[in-house]
Amino acid sequence: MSDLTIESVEAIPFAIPYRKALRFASGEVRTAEHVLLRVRTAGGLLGQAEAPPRPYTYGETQASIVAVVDQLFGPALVGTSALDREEHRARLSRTVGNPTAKAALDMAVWDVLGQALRQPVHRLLGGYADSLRVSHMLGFDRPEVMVAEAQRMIDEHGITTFKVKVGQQPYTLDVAVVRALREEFGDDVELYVDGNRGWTASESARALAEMADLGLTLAEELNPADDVLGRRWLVQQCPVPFVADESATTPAEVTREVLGGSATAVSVKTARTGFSESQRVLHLAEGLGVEVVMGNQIDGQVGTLCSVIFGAAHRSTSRRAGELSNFLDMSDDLLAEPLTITGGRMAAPTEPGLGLRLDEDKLTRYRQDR
Ligand code: MUC
Ligand code: MG
Repeated sequence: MSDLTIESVEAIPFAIPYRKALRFASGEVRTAEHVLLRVRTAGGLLGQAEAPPRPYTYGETQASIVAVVDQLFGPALVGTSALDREEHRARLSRTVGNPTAKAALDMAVWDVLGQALRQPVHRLLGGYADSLRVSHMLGFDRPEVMVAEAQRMIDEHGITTFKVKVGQQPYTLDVAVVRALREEFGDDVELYVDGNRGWTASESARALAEMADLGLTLAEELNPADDVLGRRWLVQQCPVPFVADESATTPAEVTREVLGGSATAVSVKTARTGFSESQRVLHLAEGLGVEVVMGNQIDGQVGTLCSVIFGAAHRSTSRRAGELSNFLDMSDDLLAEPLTITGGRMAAPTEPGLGLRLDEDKLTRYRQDR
């Protein structure tokens, strides 16, 4: 095997506009201002992954990710072996927070390991399924516009599972959107809702009651987990699994939220827990006996590739559709071969490592540091 000593770590900020902004209760994204992380080894391997800052969720920005990688995390990894993943975790965890920066470094290291072993990371992680069913996230808009977007996803990609963003006006707009989708598509689609903490506990309870006939399969972060008793009260009466997303981003938070009665399912996002920590979250959820869903951090194609690699690799994440399609709204991306969704499914790559091939001309066009 080639020399796996990490020689350099590079953080490249880039920006690609969305054709259509994605809006939800805690914020909106108009431009993918992400950071490409590159880990180079002495033996000449290049591992890459993408960090999407989400200031309203994790407090990170594009500039903060570049700074923490340049000043702390890069120097912490240089000189170690790509095989030293536990040591990497120990060194990076001396700094609190910065989850997407840590996650992307972990996945870039896995990219190196897969290339070194000439195996797809998807197989190294577990290799359970070849592909994952796709769920599409519908951002805020007028009901007819959201119905039209769902129709386009069905027609063009065969997607039939939709996560509907709610959390603005509970009994007028939000419930009306879900009802419009159900009336248009009947039982042909699966629908679930994500409030991004926008409702109160009592608004959530009433909205759930008003949607009782709409056949929702999950309810995610309808109100803030910090409303501790209100949240428990809500979760107790929720008729479907109540998903913790931004309230359960680490194994410790998952334990607290689930054992405290504030969640009955967990969103796994490689964008914030990479592969190594996502496996910890996943195994914990399995041990606690709660369901999981592969979430979306409004990832670009590189991040989406990481989500499908992890989601398809494990049995429990393969049971539900993973949120893998919002890159479709970006005006462009960095991959040489765009990801495709056919018949409502996305395939996990079969090439060694993450199977990433970047278009260097596009990176030159979109990078922000030159
Ligand atoms: C989601 O599931 O909430 C929006 C905010 C965020 O942190 O992730 C996205 C999607
Ligand atoms: Mg969410």
